[in-house]
Amino acid sequence: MRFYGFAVAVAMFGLSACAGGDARPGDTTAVAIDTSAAPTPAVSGTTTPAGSTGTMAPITGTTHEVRMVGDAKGYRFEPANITVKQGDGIKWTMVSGGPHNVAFDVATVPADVKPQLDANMGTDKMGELSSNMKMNPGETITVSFANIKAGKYPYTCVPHLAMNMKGVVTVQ
Ligand SMILES: [Cu+2]
Repeated sequence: MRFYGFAVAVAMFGLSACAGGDARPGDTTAVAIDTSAAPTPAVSGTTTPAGSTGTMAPITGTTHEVRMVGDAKGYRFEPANITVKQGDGIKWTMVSGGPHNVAFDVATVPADVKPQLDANMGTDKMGELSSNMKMNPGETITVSFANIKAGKYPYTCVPHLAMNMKGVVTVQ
């Protein structure tokens, strides 16, 4: 009788200790893993878009010039159509009739080009693919076309869009 009672007591103690020991730390660990696991992919997930936001690819070829003009004849880029090689750059110079800017068409630039082109515009921007305004003659906007795949890239001057101030960069 004594033996039996002792054995049951040990067994019950063991069971309850086991049950308590297994369930609680198990749950706590699972929660801890979930919590720490969630921010880790989130961080690397943030890093990937940040990386795909693009790293500026510097100009390795020729830098072409386009003038931004507003006068009695109207508002325009000169030349309005320009063809460059991949790796070339374009320097837009404010000549008259500003403010002017260079804004690529977010809707037509392919998704796989957008991050690189945006990065290649540097930090002198007021929005995605849209440069800051240039008010004074001689101010410039330089964009690299390195790592930009061949294609046609239409752009406009935001303040003079209604006056048809637009151009097309063709990358070969
Ligand atoms: Cu303009």
